[in-house]
Amino acid sequence: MTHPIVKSFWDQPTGSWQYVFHDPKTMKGAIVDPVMEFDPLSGATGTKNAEALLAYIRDTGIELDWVLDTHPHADHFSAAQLLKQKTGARTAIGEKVTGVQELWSEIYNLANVVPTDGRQWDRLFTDGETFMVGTIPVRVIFSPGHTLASITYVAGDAAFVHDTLMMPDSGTSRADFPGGSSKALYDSIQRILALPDETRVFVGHDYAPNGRDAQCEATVAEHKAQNIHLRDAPSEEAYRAVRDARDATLPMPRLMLAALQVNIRGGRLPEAEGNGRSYLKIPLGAFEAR
Ligand SMILES: N[C@@H](CCC(=O)N[C@@H](CS)C(=O)NCC(=O)O)C(=O)O
Ligand SMILES: [Fe+2]
Repeated sequence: MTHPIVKSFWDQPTGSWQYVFHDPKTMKGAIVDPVMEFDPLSGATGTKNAEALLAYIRDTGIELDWVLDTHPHADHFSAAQLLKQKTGARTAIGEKVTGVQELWSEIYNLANVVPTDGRQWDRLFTDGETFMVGTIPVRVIFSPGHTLASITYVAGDAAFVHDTLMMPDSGTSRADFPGGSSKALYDSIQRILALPDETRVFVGHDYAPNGRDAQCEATVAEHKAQNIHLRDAPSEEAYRAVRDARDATLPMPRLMLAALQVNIRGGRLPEAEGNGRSYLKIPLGAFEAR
């Protein structure tokens, strides 16, 4: 089993984990789920996360092949485009992203503005397909549930599972966004837990509960034994009951309505208006307050 070197970067305001993994033999590498900062109070966007990733890549001597997203994020803007512009690396996501584009372009009434054929990325991955980062095979596993387009990247012994599993003490991710499904999420989690026990699982978020430090990595075996939503191998029904009950209590992410219109554009801001400035659109009454 190949063993990529994985470096993690935490974005504190959104609790998001971003990764750079590379093949030490060839120094080829990829970024997973980079964050562009957005402050909803000022409308300012920021590049500090992207700059930190780029500094690490430069200092380590990594030749960047890919900027990968696992799904269109609901809680932050993707920095994929920004990083493509800075590095020339190709962008990619799962092919079902077109379904998320259709869903959200309808919510925003952007159907004739945002193409919904996935052309915003250089590559759309299919289920089970494998690509190489240097000598490391990276297998794509569809893992819907949190969103209908979510995928997991299994790079040698490292799995980037995004918003399926959270750290064992936090359980799993929510499944109540448009296109989400606790049934699909349960099935996706079973596929991830079927990976070899020693697989290093890297999660998409951590909210550093109970004052502990932010964490991002546990093995499949640790999840099976300790994950609070999975440890007694609950039936699908029992899992879904826990998931759906928790989801009913969760407010929408602070940046959801701002983020999806950027992320269905592959991490591009809406096209600038006549004055050279870009504007976001907020649908009123599309979601209920919690
Ligand atoms: N408070 C956060 C919540 C973000 C959130 O809903 N996170 C998703 C992942 S995008 C999740 O699965 N949360 C599960 C949980 O909080 O239990 C925000 O506003 O951004
Ligand atoms: Fe997410």
